[in-house]
Order: sequence, then structure tokens, then C-alpha cells
Amino acid sequence: MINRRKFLESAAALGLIGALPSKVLKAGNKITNRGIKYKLPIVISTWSHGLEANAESVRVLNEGGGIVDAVEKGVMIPESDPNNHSVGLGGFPDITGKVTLDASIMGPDGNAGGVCFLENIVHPISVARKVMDETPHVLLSGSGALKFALDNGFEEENLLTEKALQGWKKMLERENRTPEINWEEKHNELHDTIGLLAINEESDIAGACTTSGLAAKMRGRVGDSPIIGAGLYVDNEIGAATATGMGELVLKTLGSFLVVELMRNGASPQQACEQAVKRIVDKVADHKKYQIGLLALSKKGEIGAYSIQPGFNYALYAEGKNQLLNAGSFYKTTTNK
Ligand code: SD4
Repeated sequence: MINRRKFLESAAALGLIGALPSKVLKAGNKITNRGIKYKLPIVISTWSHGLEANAESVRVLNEGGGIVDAVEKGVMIPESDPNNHSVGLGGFPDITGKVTLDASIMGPDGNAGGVCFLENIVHPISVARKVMDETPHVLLSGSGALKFALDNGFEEENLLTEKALQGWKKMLERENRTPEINWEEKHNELHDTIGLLAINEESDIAGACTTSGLAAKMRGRVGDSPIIGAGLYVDNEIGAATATGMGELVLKTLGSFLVVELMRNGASPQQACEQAVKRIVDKVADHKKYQIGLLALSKKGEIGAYSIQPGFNYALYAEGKNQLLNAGSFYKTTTNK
């Protein structure tokens, strides 16, 4: 469970307290989602930055926008926030001091696009969208992705802010530099990808996922977020899933695809997230060192959320309310200490 004081501090820092329903502010609030079916539309996304992203997605839907526009525009909010050190502008750099970005998007028609190891572009999600809409490919990487972006009118920008640079320097001073992400006491200080799933009134589903990846990662490292089936998966007949946390664990288990396949075989989104986390726990020997959070959304309007460690929260917009909720977790106290 996220520490209440830290949660309130971080929510206050984000200016969200006023927007949060009192339910969220109660320590110990947890939902399991079993059997709850919401009216459409629904938007669900990872971490507290998801509140603003959801609000933007809903705005797009309310104005008659398409479901793919809604997910793209939603995640563009944290991408352009310099105070968010896990996505887009202001992201923590890799070990060489360069910010490198991963993103993917998938629509109800089964089409998908992604970019990885992309530098100097604030909105990798929009480049991923162009890959999806305007090329026969799914994934472009590195200098090829950058060239494609520039050819399509995107402009280069320095993404490394002074604050991110200072935070990165402090990180490098630490003796233990094993990647650590999403632990309850470090929430909002370290790395939080945004994965966002949405379903509109017509029951069409789309998803988007974007990140600067692990802070101080090896040069060239690509995580789960741009890989269709790992960080994001959508099947318009079944539902969608997205992942956050230590990407290597999600890549080894194709987490999002697994969640959707479990739903296809009859699991509810909540059961599917729990079973997929259990799979990671069973199959990945060093999983206790890491955090993974999974979100799922079904065609019927149910949601699921679950993580390995306590401390994973997510933003849910449903039936007119946009709220931050805590996910249940496999371990009830953190296991990396
Ligand atoms: C990655 N999954 O690059 C991302 C990082 C993340 O919350 O999700 N952090 O491995």
C-alpha cells in the first residue's frame, strides 16, 4: 500500500488533491474490481499522471474524437510535462546522459505502431501513430525512427532538463545502481510509464503506452513499452492490457498479450491481471527485486489492475468520475529490502 503521507504529498505536488474524491484519500483503499461493470466510455491508465491523461482522453471523446485520437492525446499530456521524469520531455536519461524514448499505440482495427530508442522528439506516441497509420511496419528504432519523425514534420528538441540531469547525477552517485522502479516509498520520484486504455460508447478499444524507460539504463536498451504484446495489447473483440514496471519481466512473459489471452479464455480483467502477475512470479527467478503493474479493460466494460509489489496505483475514468485507485498486489509488503 502506498504510504498515505507520501501519496498526499505527491498528489498535492501534482495539484491533484482538489480533484480527488475523498475515497482515494483514505489510507488502505484498495479495489479488486471483480464483477464491476461500468457504463461506457471508460479510460484507465497507470499512475497518478493518468488522471490528467484520462481527462484529456475523455475531452477528446466528448468532442466527438476517435478512440485512437483519444488515447494518443491523453498520453501526450505527461509526455510534454517537464516535471514528469519518466515520459517524454524531462525524462531521466540513459547511462550516457541521453534521453531515449519508447512508445506504442494500437487501435480497434488491430493495427499497431511503435518507436523505440528515439531521441529528441517530445511526442514519441505521435511518431508511433504515424508508423501505424502511414507505413507498412510496426516498429521503427533509433536513427531510423528519428529520420522518419523529421521527414514527417516533427521537430527536434533537447529533452534533458536541468532537473532531470541533477536527479540522474544523484542516481549515479548511489553505490547500488540496480534499476529500481515503482517502489512505494519512491513513488513519483522514479520511473512511471504511462499506459492508457480506452473504450468508447461504441465499444471500440484502443491503447497507448509511452516512456523514457529505466533511468540510467544501458545505451540502446529498449523496454517493454514499444513492443506490441509486451507493454501494450488491444484486441477489439476481447479487451486490452498495458504494463508498467521493470520491462524485462514483461518482455520475458509478453505480459499484455498474456492478459488479453487470459480474458479470451474466460478470465475477467482482474483475474487475468492476477494470473499474469502470478506467471511472472512463477517464471522469473529474480522477480522479488522488481515491480510490475498490469492494467486491463474488457469489451464488456470491466477493468482489472494488479502488481507484484504494493504501491501500484492507476487512474480510472468511469461514469463521470476520474479517480486514483490502488491496485492489489501479489506480495503484501515489498520484497526488495
Ligand atoms: C521500461 N516498463 O522501460 C518501462 C518502465 C516503466 O514504470 O514502466 N516504469 O521498462
